[in-house]
Amino acid sequence: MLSTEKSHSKREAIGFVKKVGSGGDQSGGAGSVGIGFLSTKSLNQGSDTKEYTLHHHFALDCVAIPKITISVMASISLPSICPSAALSFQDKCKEKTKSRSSSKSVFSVKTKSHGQITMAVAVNTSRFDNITMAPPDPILGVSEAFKADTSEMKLNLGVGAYRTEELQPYVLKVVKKAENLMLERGENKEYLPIEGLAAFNKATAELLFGADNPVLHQQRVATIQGLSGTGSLRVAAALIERYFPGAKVLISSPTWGNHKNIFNDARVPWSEYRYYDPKTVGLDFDGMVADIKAAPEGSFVLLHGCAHNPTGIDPTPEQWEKIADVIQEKNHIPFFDVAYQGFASGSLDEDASSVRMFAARGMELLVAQSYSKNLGLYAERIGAINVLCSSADAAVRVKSQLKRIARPMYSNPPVHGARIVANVVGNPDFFNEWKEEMEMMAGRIKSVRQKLYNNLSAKDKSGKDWSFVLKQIGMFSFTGLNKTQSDNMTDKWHVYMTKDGRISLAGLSSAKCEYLADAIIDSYHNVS
Ligand code: PGU
Repeated sequence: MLSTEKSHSKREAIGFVKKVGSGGDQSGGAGSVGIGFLSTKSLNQGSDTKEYTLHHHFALDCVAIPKITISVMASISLPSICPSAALSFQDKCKEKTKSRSSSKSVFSVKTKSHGQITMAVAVNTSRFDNITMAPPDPILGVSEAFKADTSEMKLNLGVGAYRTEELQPYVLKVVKKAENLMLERGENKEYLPIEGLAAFNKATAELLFGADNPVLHQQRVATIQGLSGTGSLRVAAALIERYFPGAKVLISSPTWGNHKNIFNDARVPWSEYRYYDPKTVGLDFDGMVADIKAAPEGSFVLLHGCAHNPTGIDPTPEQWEKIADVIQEKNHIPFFDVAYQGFASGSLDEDASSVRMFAARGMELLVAQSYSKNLGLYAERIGAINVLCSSADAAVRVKSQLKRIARPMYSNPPVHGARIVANVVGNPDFFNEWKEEMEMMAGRIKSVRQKLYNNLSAKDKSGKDWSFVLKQIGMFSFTGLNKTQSDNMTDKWHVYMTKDGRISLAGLSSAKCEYLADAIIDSYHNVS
């Protein structure tokens, strides 16, 4: 039960209330209690209705609470936030309960007389009580679970982040060199312009389209630096929401787990197109084309420029051409997500060939870029959004609006990663070193892919064809394991992976391939 009694002398700040748990009594006896401070304001000048707001509640155990009297009220309304408290108070005061906003610990008091009452309010409540617990992130949450596992056998194949053969994070040597150079130069920490570092924007558009691409010489590309791939996608989503109201984004099924969140938060409607065929563990090309064709004219088609995440299945060059045909036919706008340029094949040019082919057709398009993987700059949050327009004039206007979107979102982007990219790309020696390191990383992933396949086919006597592992490209392998089988991988084998059956081969060492093959074979055959 609750009780408060205290002489009321001021209209403001009227003391505190307490909730007494078992053992509490009207006189403020000991028990488990919560205390909150109340402040008050008149709702209307001259009116006798006031609004009391509860502040800073906290819990105490076994403390004797002095009685508090609030000397003003004849009637009181309580919110519905804490029904039990409202009831006990009602019982005592025979008052009507009036529901106010259920998210606020606020109640109204009508002052008609100056009699004394004992007031009872539950205060161990929060204005955030209506906020439910968010589920762990399906990708980044896997790393948290991995950290908590004490097994020596544990293996983190959840997040797409490159690891060395010793399963340690890797900072590229060329990145260290660029950072040393930046330190020697004593660069300042002034704000960047809203669009980011000019040298970075030039370098990133050239890497994407090729330095000699006419679209650059014609100044048809609006580029602004973004907060890596995710932030760049989010800015582009905001542009779509603002200037193409109602336009749908078509997303591959399946796709990277964050795509839908990004468009949901930007309030951009989306639907899915078929992409993965579980029967062949390959591309459902006919389904993809049919769904793109069936979408309303002028939709945005989100395409993974290379190394499709999570499937590792990319269209062939001929299939890309057909996809471009149908997109052009339907007047759709291609929207590329390029998070793995150079990481899929080891070649920056080859991995940008899909984007360049669309650009060469004279199509307008959007491209979000990321340097998380190919330069290992995960935490630096460096990437870009590029909008290829049909005229230089349109590109200037689009860029001005991209900046307008970025300004209230994050004001201007961080400088460190942008300087690294600009220095690496701008220095021919560094650029070559980067390409070598990228080849090395892509090569290590290819070699564990091969070794995993060798182990799977040698150890699995069932005759199952595991060759899809070799056909996939990039950081990931989409194993085809379902959620229960993926759970078995984690619970029994301490192999951490996303529940869609994706494993990041970038987190696998040669030494662990055999163990992983055992885990996959067991989960595939013994769990349904
Ligand atoms: N687009 C795709 C297709 C991606 O796979 C990722 C990263 C991004 C964009 C965004 O990466 P940025 O770091 O913002 O540039 N996907 C990884 C990384 C973990 C995550 O989910 O953010 C992954 O494991 O799928």
